[in-house]
Amino acid sequence: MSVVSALLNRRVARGCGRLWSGVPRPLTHIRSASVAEPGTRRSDEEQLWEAAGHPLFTRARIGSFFQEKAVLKNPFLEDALLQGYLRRHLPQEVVFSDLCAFGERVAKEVDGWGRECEVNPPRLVHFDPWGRRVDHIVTSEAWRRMKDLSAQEGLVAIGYERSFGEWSRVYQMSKLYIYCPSSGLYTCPLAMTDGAAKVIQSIGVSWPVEEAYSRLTTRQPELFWTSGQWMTERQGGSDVASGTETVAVPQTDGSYKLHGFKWFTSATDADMTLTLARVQDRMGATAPGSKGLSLFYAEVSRDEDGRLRGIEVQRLKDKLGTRQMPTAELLLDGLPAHRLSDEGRGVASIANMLTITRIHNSVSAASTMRRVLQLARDYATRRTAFGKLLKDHPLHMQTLARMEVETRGAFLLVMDVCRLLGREESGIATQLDTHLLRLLTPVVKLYTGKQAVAVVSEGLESFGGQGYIEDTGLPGLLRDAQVLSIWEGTTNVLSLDVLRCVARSSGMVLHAYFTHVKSLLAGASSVSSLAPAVKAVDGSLSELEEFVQGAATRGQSYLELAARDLAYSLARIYTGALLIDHACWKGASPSDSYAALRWCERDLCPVAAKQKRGYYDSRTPPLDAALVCDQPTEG
Ligand code: UCC
Repeated sequence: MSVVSALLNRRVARGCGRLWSGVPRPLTHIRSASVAEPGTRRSDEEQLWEAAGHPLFTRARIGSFFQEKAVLKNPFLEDALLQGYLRRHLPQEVVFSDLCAFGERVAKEVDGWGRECEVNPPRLVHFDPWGRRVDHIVTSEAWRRMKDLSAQEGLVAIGYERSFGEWSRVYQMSKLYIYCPSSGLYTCPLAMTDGAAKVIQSIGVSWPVEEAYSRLTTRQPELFWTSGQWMTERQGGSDVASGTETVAVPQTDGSYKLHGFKWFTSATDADMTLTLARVQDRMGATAPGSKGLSLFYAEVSRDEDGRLRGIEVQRLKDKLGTRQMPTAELLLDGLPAHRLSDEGRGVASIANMLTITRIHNSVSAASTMRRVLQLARDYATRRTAFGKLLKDHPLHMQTLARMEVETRGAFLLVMDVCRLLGREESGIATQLDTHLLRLLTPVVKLYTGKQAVAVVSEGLESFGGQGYIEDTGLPGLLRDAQVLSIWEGTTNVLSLDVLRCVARSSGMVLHAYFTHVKSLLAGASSVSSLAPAVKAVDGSLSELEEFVQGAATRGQSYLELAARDLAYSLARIYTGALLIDHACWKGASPSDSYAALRWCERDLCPVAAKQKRGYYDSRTPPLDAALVCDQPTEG
């Protein structure tokens, strides 16, 4: 039938439909999606129906074709790179069977809970029916189940049990990587819980945080606590040193009461928190800046009337994403607390928490990229367009392959930082490892945060219009990804953190970086198939070294202008070296090599390229400012 006659027939059918619309038809003619095979245009039944003079698309019949949905399969079994990485570094049967079983549980059960957290977000009940202030954050049943699951599965505990020595963090983070996109954002409280346990461990597990430590790291759901990290106040979350107004008033028993306003407190239903405040002296005065900040521990508890002790929840935040998780504005009105750090050492003491939450953030970024790819890959085997399945369209597969290269790079970068963390915590880190961990933590967080938004956005597009439909669950992935580059330090703040750690270490972190990348490349020198990639990374590393040497003679403003591009260069070159290294492993697949080659075709050292074009010269900032503030001319 020609297209024109088909259209004509359809018009006729529609016309008949109007005549038909008042007549009830038997429900047996309504077909479900599962009956029609994907891509089938006309079923026998449909043809019979039409032959009998019944029109299509009337009230009781909505057509027989339904698009198949993408199916989430076991995310561990579906992930070749994760399995390859673990076979290489942690080939323990018990780890594989745990991750496999957990992956099954995530796909079959937990993913549904995650969806429930999204559609049933937390709400705040300020008052009880009799008018008493209660400030109850009501969460979904699924959200509470996530807490029990997290304890049972050891999602924090694994990192502290250290059953696999230096690889324990890789194991823990692999599990979180499988879990994250199905967790309903429960990975956020887990990140802060992990960070709080790390801070306590580094300060010393003793009174008053002994019990808290054991609860944060337990596998028993009935004992498990989560922690908050209340750092952000109304003046903003980046410049903590000048933005923190909260004061700590000393009590006669050595404890403190906190008074202040925390503007953005994530997972506010936590059992405890770590937070910063300025200790008041007898005259009520406080020291300004970073040196006035101390670290405090507070439990979130209720008095006999059911009121929160020393806390009022002002409101829940109305956020773009992460809606599954309660984020609140809190008035601290005499919150009982204990000082954990020496006075004035608050930022340095909470830095361990920032390291952990930034690593968790990066795990989430890589994991979300992986998830959207797994779904897109599955969908490509189900959806037919222009006469064939999406997987048979080379252009579509090219797009997914580009996403795959990004995701593999992100995964290896993240896991390498977890490896370094594990080495540090098991006491076997070399100086080089410690320097690398300090340098790469902001780098991995800022780089993967940006990648995640780009990859997830592309991933949604690969579903066509369905990627934009709320109840497919896909748009939530993009909304949640957007926060990854914002909280825990924005891209620019972390780029400046890179500069700061270079300066504080007198360049030792960069020395460690260059040494390690060269050693990774040396291991690949005899693999001819990877030669173009090795050459590209080697060349870019030289450019970077040259930039660094030149930059050392420049002023601070020059370095600050270059900070973001420098951080990107550090990320891309290091990731290239990791992809090459992984492709050289004896168990590597051809796809591992292909991914390495593809990654290394990009501009690996943007800071060198942009320097040549004068991006950081003193004449550039006024031009940037004039461009940004350009006003229409009159006339
Ligand atoms: O709370 C938030 C929302 C929670 C959501 C949690 C989500 C978890 C992820 C979930 C995954 C699903 S958001 C809060 C976000 N705020 C931040 O991340 C802060 C961003 N700003 C910075 O990072 C800044 O660089 C500051 C605040 C650290 C800068 O403060 P200062 O006071 O100017 O810092 P200084 O003077 O540079 O450093 C003070 C001390 C130094 O130690 P000492 O005195 O011994 O030399 C530094 O070496 O702190 C040390 N230090 C660090 N150490 C500072 N930063 C670091 C670091 N990154 N690592 C180690």
